[in-house]
Amino acid sequence: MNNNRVLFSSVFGPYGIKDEWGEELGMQMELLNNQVTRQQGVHSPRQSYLSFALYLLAENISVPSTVLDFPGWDEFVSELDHGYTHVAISFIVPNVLKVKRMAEYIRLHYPEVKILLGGYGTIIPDLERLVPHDACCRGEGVKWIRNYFGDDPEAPIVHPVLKNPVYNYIYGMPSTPRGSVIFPGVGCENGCRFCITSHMFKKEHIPLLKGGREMFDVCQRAQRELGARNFMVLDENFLKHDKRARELLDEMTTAIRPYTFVTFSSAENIRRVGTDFLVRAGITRLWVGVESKLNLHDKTKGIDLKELFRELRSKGIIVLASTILFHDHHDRDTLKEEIDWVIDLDTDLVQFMNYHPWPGTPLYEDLQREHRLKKVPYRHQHGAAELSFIHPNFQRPEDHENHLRQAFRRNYERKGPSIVNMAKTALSGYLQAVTDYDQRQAQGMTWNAELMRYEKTGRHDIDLYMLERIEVMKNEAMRYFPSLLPALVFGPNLRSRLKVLSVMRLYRKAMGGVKVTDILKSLVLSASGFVEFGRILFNRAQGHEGIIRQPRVHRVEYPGNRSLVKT
Ligand code: B12
Ligand code: SF4
Repeated sequence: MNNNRVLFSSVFGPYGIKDEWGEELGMQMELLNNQVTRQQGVHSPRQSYLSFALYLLAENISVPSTVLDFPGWDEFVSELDHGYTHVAISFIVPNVLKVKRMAEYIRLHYPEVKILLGGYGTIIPDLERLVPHDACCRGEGVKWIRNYFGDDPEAPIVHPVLKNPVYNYIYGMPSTPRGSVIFPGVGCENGCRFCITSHMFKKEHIPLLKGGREMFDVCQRAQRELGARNFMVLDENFLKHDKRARELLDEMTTAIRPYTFVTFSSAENIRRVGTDFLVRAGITRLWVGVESKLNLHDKTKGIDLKELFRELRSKGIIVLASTILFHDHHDRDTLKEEIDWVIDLDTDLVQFMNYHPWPGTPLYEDLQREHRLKKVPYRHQHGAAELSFIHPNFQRPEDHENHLRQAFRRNYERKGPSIVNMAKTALSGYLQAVTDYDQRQAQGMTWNAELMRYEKTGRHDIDLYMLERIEVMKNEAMRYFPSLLPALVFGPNLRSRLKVLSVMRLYRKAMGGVKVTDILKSLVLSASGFVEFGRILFNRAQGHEGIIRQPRVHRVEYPGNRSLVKT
């Protein structure tokens, strides 16, 4: 297999545009604007992320390869001319028509090239019939592809250093992304009934990095190569394995490197590790699945979510609660109650998503047994439109789309722009951290890494690591400040404007006035907000929900890691 050369590709763009191969609604290549701050118009932060699996795979085989992320169709076609033996494509279910077009083109023009498929799209039951291919990875990819090319599957995994996000706009103003991303593992043991990220990996958590020490190494490399200090941690239930999180904290403490992290966790694990640990470990944003007020899942049973979120936010941890619409028990009234319940949990951000039976989940199997699965084309299966199953109380597809849209709208009208909530949480957290630090000093309390809490030891040592972290928290809080003026100007209603004014007052009091540079930044953001607002109106007049941004094509060549060749 010595002459092998692999092209790793994502599906082709543009994304979030309705055409022969893709949809608009729900299919933008963005997280916040598409699934979280939807309906918040000009206030919605805009970010896009690389297709991480491609880089991970390319870094971990002996075969030379190229990653082509976000190609346009023409870019994909001309890349094929570079003489590859294999084209490996990562895709998700709603992009199946795109991968079909790519695979059919390869078969027609390069019949000798092998097509490899991987990613969440491989759960499609009739994939063999739909997309021509030679091999398909349904699960963890590094081991799979190493086995495929005859490399050592057990060799340690090299984690790529990647810029994250790939773009960043707030009120229409671009800024240079300075973060990175870590994916310590895939899958989750909890096995919630609907969850494809758990069932795709057979209810297992498969580590890609051994532990916290290895995570810290990735952080340090990313800091050296990109100047990154904040990281998105893609691990479905990061806090479940607290040995790993503790190790990471130990490393940061020893090196006095207060990195910050945005991650996912179930409520039970947040309760278990405790808020003091989270603050110390630099968790600045948590994505928590609350799913339903009926507490249908073990992970939220017996937990006072409102109280938990209040505590997290008071310590500066921005909370994103995600919830599912169209459970079987929902009718018009209970759906509305559910939406209000989530909004009243008073988190900074809320994600609403329509219930979706992904093949391979118990939910899918139950609905299949009950003959309730509907034949909705795969391209529409993205969780933002028509349900793929027969719901007892909602039969009309337009209701599925409209209730979801209205849920986002209601959250926006009642809670105002999420960016203001985030600013308030970041600032309150910084102030609380200062108070807590002083109190601990006065009471002689120190951190016990084993017990994961502060305890009275009578020692009054300076906690240098925590002082550095508090400085990071202050800077983070100040980063939000310039957004407040445009949030005030473009606020949806009086309630939202009053909220902005109160947060502005809090800033003034906390920081003892505001610097001229921050005022200037606020004015610049307000001006760019005006332009963005105009562009949104223009796009709406053309029938879109807002501006649909596209990530630029990203191409990286990899020489292949020869040390992986089996001897
Ligand atoms: C990051 C992410 C995004 C990013 C996408 C960035 C990008 N450039 O593609 C954003 C935020 C833009 C996004 C958007 C959407 N997403 Co998304 N996203 C994720 C998320 C959180 C992480 C994926 C990831 O990178 N993980 C880290 C990598 C290392 O793991 P991995 O992708 O699983 O890859 C491993 C294996 O799967 C395998 N593998 C993967 N690809 C390949 C390819 C080959 C050749 C091989 C051999 C192996 C292989 O090897 C890897 C290592 O083991 C997952 C949920 C999750 N936690 O996994 C959802 C997820 C993938 N998204 C999903 C969905 C539905 C969407 C949206 C439709 C949501 C929506 N309604 O708005 C849109 C669609 C956007 C579009 N136009 O395509 C679903 C897919 C479900 C499905 N069965 O298809 C998921 C699983 C979330 C969920 N639970 O529903 N998403
Ligand atoms: S805890 Fe979250 S990631 Fe784990 S199975 Fe449940 S929904 Fe999925």
